[in-house]
Amino acid sequence: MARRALITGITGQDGSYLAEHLLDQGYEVWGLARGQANPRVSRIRKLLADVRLVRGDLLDQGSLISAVERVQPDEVYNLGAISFVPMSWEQAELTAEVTGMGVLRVLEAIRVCSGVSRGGRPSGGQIRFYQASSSEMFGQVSETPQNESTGFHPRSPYGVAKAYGHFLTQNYRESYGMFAVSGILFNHESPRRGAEFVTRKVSLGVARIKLGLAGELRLGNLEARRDWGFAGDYVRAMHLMLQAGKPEDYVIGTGRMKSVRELAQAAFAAAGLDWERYVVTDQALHRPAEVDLLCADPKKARVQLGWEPTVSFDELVAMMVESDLRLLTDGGDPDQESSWP
Ligand code: NDP
Ligand code: GDR
Repeated sequence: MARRALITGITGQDGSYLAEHLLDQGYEVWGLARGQANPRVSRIRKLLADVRLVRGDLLDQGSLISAVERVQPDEVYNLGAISFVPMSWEQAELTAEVTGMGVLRVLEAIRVCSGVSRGGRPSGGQIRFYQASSSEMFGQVSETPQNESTGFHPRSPYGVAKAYGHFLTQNYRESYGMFAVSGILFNHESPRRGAEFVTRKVSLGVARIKLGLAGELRLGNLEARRDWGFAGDYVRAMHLMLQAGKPEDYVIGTGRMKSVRELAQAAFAAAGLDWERYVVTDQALHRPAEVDLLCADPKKARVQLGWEPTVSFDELVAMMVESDLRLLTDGGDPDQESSWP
């Protein structure tokens, strides 16, 4: 019988790539979709024609229990979150509820449905759980590169909520013997990345300027440095973590850092443009507390999971710029998932 996976955050960037990867591996894939008439669900229908949907919301414990009961998954991937860092200052309580408490609700749904009681251990087949932890937990970093033992100093309500979910996942593993793991993933991008994140904002900006649809691109802190990889590579790591012999947490990234300035340079160059003619810095786009740099040490994932990234920074930037040039030339709408490549 096909193994069954349940993915929260199915309408997001990672949800779509993970669903495709698991379908390729022969899984029966279910996605948790929220809302009465969530427009993003109908927009990904074509892309995810073979994914079954179950209704539920990370804010609603009962709906998660019902979803787990209905799907009877072998694996649960919790990718749902409010994931845009600036929004977490504007809606800090909602971020804590969805990105933080949402993890507790999914873990409780699994615990209750697997019949694991306090002090008890699961019997028979376990539901394996993946939590989408984030390099934002490292925040103001205490060492570089960051590995699985590096301490946390989150710099946003988002980072704090992710740290809660991370420790809770560890705690359910230790308290109940659950196969619960966190992937501490560094920034990963793709042509399906939301337009609010800097890589996609830049690739769309470059495409608009190249096609004469815009004259400038406004950015915030150009000095911030990130370890950017390709989302398609990172979902393979999520799956591998749940196939391991024992539950452990892993750092996933490329081990290479670039600044936002270098990102802009590379993206404009990919379209034959000089970034300095078009990029305008805007103080309003700076954050109340910035994460200056993040750089992964992915050695454990390489050695224990055999995971390696396959797409370089320059290839990723070129892929995104080319995709947005095609999208806008064909009259596609960057805010519509139905335009996803
Ligand atoms: P996206 O922002 O693209 O997707 C977020 C998903 O969460 C959407 O499907 C959204 O669904 C869903 N969601 C939001 N609120 C709720 C809710 N109340 N109940 C159920 N679902 C909800 O994120 P990514 O795909 O980029 O990231 C996936 C996960 O990985 C997130 O948890 C993110 O924080 C984490 N992460 C991402 C990294 C990255 O670089 N991409 C790096 C490290 C961690 P809807 O359509 O209903 O809004
Ligand atoms: P991040 O991604 O906050 O790292 O979180 P984002 O792309 O938003 O920012 C990266 C860096 O770029 C700087 N920056 C700008 N960012 C945005 N969005 N817009 C701008 O105009 C701009 N100018 C400069 C930011 O200050 C920041 O330093 C992402 C999300 O996917 C999280 O959910 C995930 O956990 C982390 O990556 C790892």
